[in-house]
Amino acid sequence: MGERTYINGSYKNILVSETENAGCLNTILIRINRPDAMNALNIELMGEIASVLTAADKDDKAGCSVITGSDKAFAAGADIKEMADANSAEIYEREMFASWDVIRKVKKPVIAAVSGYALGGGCELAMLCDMIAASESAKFGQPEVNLGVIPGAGGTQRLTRAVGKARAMEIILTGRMVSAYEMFEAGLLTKVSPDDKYLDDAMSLAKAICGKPTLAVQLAKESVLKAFDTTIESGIEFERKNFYFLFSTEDKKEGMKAFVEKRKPEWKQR
Ligand code: DAK
Repeated sequence: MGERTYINGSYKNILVSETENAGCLNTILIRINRPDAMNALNIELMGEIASVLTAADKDDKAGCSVITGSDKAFAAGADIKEMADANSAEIYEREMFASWDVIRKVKKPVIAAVSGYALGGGCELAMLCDMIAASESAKFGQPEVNLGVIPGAGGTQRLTRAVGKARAMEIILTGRMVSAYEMFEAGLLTKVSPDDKYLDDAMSLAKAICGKPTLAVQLAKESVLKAFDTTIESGIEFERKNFYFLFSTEDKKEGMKAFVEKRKPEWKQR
């Protein structure tokens, strides 16, 4: 079992809690908590999220994480005040991407539960997650062009892959805010819920995943993500290797045996 003190750790910019799901793995909830700054993402905050997700990856009791903000703001972008005085060399030396790269490589699923503003880096953080569940009044956007820059944490790539060139180009070049319904229809979101239900719905989604065998979930996530950066041929090859690999797990034996015996599987998580 991994180190579990991360759940009650003291953080400056986030709140971390755990929800026990009866009969299955737990959900780790990370709440971005910088109310005075619309949850703007500073370097320290991103480091805190990265360290919690890394610890959750090693925690045998954790199945899935949810990142949320407040009803008013998931995150209104990277912290503009932190970047305002930096020149090219300084921003390069800060290695602001380190935590983003850690989050990108997390093995267990991460769901973004978005309400209010998800702008700039906030939208990019949501897109870095495996799924986005949003409230009806959530507002997405990549307004960096209004600041004389462009998205810096994957926005031009992930938004384009999710919604297509025509819409991504228009959203990024105008910097306009986009409603949850438009983003849902465009393919960015997994779910849109009433404002008072979005977090519950994201937690239910997380719980459903927590009830599945960890290795199969992780390799399914890895295989889906592979589709974004390879050819169909190598993607299918990659999927096949993971498929073969899962045949040596206890959970494959249990899952198929339980089906044949007409009972619920008892996952061994290995
Ligand atoms: N950064 C810092 N402070 C922010 C902020 C932000 N992104 N967004 C809001 N705040 C602060 C405001 O300055 C204000 O602080 P005080 O003046 O009270 O001290 C407080 O939060 C409340 O905001 P407002 O008074 O503006 O609230 P409103 O309701 O009037 O407006 C708003 C809400 C979200 C429409 C507005 O705050 C806004 O337009 N915010 C900026 C949105 C934006 O431009 N976002 C993109 C930022 S650039 C990278 C990774 C990521 C990025 C870059 C690099 N690397 C890893 C290298 C990403 C870049 C960005 O995201």
